[in-house]
Amino acid sequence: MGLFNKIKNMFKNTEEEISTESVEKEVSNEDVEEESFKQDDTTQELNVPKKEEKVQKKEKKSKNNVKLYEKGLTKSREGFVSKLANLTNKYSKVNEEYFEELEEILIMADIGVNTVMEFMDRLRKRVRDEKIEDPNLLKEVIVDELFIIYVNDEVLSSKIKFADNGPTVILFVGVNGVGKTTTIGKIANKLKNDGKKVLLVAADTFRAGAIEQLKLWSERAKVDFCCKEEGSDPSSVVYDGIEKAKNENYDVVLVDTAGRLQNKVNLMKELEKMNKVISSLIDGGAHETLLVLDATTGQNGISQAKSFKEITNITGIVLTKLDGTAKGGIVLAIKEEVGLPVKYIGLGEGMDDLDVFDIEKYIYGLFKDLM
Ligand SMILES: Nc1nc2c(ncn2[C@@H]2O[C@H](COP(=O)(O)OP(=O)(O)O)[C@@H](O)[C@H]2O)c(=O)[nH]1
Ligand SMILES: [Mg+2]
Repeated sequence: MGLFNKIKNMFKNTEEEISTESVEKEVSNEDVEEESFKQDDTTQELNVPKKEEKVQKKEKKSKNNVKLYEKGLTKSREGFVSKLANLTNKYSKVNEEYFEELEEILIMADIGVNTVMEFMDRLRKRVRDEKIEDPNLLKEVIVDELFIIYVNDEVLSSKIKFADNGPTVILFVGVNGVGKTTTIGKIANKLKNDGKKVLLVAADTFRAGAIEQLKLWSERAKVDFCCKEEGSDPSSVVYDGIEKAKNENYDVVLVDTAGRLQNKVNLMKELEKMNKVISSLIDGGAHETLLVLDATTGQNGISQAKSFKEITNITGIVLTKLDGTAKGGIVLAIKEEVGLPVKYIGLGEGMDDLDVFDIEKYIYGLFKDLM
């Protein structure tokens, strides 16, 4: 079964509460899609009460979570995905004009030219090999082929590396305004709710107001905060923060930094110094260095990622403001052109508008109207 159908079964079928009633309803609706019904194992598990409870709980959580993606990706759905749907209605047969229009839609969605070209080659081949003529059949193939590389690539894990013992140190880098401080606040809240003892470290000592902004987030998330006065050496703030975290048994230290990319040499030196300080206190240095990118900046974000990769060791991406773009394809461009995993995504300004990146929920949030 293809990715399209797998995801459709994962989320579409859990939109209603799983009760015998709704399962019965599905059975009668499902004769057109016999295959997807067979794969839907929730019906079998209804016979096993304990397992059923577990499955229901898990699916409820997943359901709540997927709502965040649905809400946050509304603009993209109404933007590029609705264009895809229109394309299917417009053409009764897959032909050259159809391919050209499709290519344009995908490039406009910030997927990245190279990724789109490779995708088009694979799609044309499948259309030829499988003799697909109906655009309606092709929409599933499009979703499958767009994401298959992402899903199959095991190197791109969205898991955060946590320390085996002692505090986990996560450094946040990125240019001004991309959402570093906001992201730290949201992640702090999430980790705190998971039962972790969290410390925020204000190493963006450059920008006026940056320290106060992080302090506000620490209060909102009800976690601790560590800072020095504006203009202090960021490395000395990091030193104090990690010392405190070690002495007072914190689980996670989230470090906010200033991202002055316009002065690349200085930024590189500053990050080098910070990393040196971290390595002197923590075996192996920072556990993660997450680069924060603003999804609404499209290709500009991609070039920021390339620049940051040159000056420091980035372990993952946080992609913010996906709710603010109609071009949700940037996740694919990051994968293809930058080669770094997206670990978190920001889907709004609120404390709960962040999630660990999940490609399947992302695909559902984008394409649910096609499913
Ligand atoms: N819509 C939306 N706005 C966001 C998101 N993340 C951050 N922002 C906003 O982006 C602006 C800059 O964020 P800030 O955390 O100060 O960026 P920093 O300079 O990198 O620390 C603020 O107004 C945030 O509310 C997001 O996921 N969605
Ligand atoms: Mg900031």
